[in-house]
Amino acid sequence: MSNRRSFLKTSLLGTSLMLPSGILKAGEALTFPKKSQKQKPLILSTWEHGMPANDMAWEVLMQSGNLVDAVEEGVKVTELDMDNLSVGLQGLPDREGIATLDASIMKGDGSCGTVAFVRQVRHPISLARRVMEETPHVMLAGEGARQFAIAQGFPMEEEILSPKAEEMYKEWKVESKYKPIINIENHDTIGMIGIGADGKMAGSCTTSGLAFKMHGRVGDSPIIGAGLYVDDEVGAATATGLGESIIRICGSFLIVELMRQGRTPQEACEEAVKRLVAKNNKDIKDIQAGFLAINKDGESGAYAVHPGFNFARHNQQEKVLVDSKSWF
Ligand code: SD4
Repeated sequence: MSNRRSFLKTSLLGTSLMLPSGILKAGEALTFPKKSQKQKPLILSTWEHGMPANDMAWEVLMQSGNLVDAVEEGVKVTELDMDNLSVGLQGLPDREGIATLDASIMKGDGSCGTVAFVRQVRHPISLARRVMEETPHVMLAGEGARQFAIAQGFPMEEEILSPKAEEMYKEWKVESKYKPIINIENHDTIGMIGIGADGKMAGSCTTSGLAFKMHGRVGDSPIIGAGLYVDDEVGAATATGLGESIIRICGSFLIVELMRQGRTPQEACEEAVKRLVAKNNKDIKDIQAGFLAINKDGESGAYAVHPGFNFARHNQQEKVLVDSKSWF
């Protein structure tokens, strides 16, 4: 049993929350009664690493009642996860062998902050939050983001690849082929969206982006409306997968707007994938993208281009990993 799986089991068994019967097999596709999908508070995160991230977010939310703290602290767990090669400084580097990070945070009142193409910062999500709270801007990128981090007292980490990233970079350099294919069935970026008991929403998203990307490439994750969008009047959405395909359709904003027009979170995610497929049709076999959404009633939805996408869902009744449906 992998560490992750044993963690999932322990965390489920160790919980004091009420769990519906028959859900204790971590990692399996699960169906829930409609009732349990309309729950506030509710936290959703992309991929299996969303489970420990949600655990942290849930704990912070229960202790402080502060949803922004919760979505920041939650994804910080992933930013430190040495097994995750798509988030944090341990993630796979760009073509020059440098890890560059993107992150965003947003509240349902429209406040938001993002950082793009930032180096040497262990917690880009916290830097994004500082942009939101301490500057008149929404986005800082590259050297300016790094200087802001220094000014804000963030420690600068040495630019050393993690052993696994170093090994994979060396392997990649043998051919050095630039083919930005996203892994279809693997752990990737973390996007987290949540709604509090009071109906207020917040979200966060953090990534090291595509492996071996061009130096300076920025994905969807720090782009408000692409990788993340939150609006207290309607709902919230986040994305994972090939950023270029998500940016092309303003994925997260599109989902929130579809919900505003009356679609459920599930219908909105499915429509967004349909559009993404249409706009990226030529290469769609090699493109993975997945969306998560919640609405202001606490209903949730998810959909991906290919099978393999899953997400973590925590509410008062359950903490579960759910397999998303997909276009293919
Ligand atoms: C990006 N969306 O930079 C990110 C990558 C990702 O799961 O989601 N990986 O394009």
